[in-house]
Amino acid sequence: MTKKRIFSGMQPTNNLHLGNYLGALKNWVDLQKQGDECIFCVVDLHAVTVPQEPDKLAQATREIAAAYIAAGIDPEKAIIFPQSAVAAHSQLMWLLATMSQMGKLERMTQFKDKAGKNTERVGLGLFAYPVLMAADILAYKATHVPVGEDQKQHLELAREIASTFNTRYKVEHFPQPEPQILGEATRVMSLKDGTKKMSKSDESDLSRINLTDDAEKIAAKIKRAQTDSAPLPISVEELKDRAGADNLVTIYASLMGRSKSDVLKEFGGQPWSVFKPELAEIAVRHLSPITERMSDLLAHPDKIDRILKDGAEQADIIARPILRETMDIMGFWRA
Ligand code: AQP
Repeated sequence: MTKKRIFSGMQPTNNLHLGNYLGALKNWVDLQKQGDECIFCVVDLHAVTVPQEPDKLAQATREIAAAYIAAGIDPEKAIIFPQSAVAAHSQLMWLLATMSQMGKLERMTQFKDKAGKNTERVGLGLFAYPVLMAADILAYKATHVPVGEDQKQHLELAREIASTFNTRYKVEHFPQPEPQILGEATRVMSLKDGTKKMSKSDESDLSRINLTDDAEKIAAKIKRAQTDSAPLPISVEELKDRAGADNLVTIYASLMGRSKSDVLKEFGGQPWSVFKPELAEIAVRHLSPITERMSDLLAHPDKIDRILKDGAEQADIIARPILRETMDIMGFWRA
């Protein structure tokens, strides 16, 4: 059996939240433990598809790297690096852009959400975001990509782009990267509105639990989280049409590594005033060691910079020959 190569990334756009953690980062840590080759990128080129403060971007990149390590990614076992430090990402993106269809990019839900009605004035980078994501993955011939549910559509496009390349040049050059959408919390919802995704860019801080929130803040946010007047149901089916309730049960199940039906066996029939403090306690128990480790790491930015620099060198060693091979297949001049 060929070895898996796992690739994924997060944008240094703001503090990471519980959705990023449960939907992606926690699963990365589990995958790393299985001994496969893991490459975790801080996708800063993706971040600038919306304007970023130049004096904050580098620090935000360090913070995301610190969050990876604090959550359990071991830089001795996994490659951690900033996307912008490996030129192959942007170079391969251009090559892949030549075989990506505008019509398909226009149908991407994330683009439609972020562009809103303003598609005429929106930047080309935001439109081409999924092509850069395809390049991120294919630059390493990654076989598996652990992401949250919201990235599934982009992954499908990356698979199509890989096929288009292989078919056009009659080669088996790029593998078909498999999305890995794992665990109970593949789509954590806003604490204020159970029908909206928990997101870094939500204007209200009360909508999300940040990895940097202290115990008091976490408890206060969970206390105010949207539910309804009925107590917790006894079966998962009864969570249908109760988005806020479903979200809190999902978060609890995911943090505890249990199924939702198991959680409802314990709490079914109980009021939210019993469940919410329990949820707050386990959220704090899981997140506070990560927050603490993160702030210890951030007290030594030189160490994080060294990890990122080493990671970029290792990533470049993998990506550069794959890019060259891609260019050779396409017939580009070489000395
Ligand atoms: N709410 C979520 N539930 C489960 N998984 C989620 N992810 C994001 N939000 C949720 C997963 O986290 C990984 C990294 O995401 P990202 O940093 O690339 O940005 P994003 O998906 O755009 O996250 P946000 O919070 O929604 O950021 P903004 O608001 O800036 O766009 C991905 O694997 C993603 O699936």
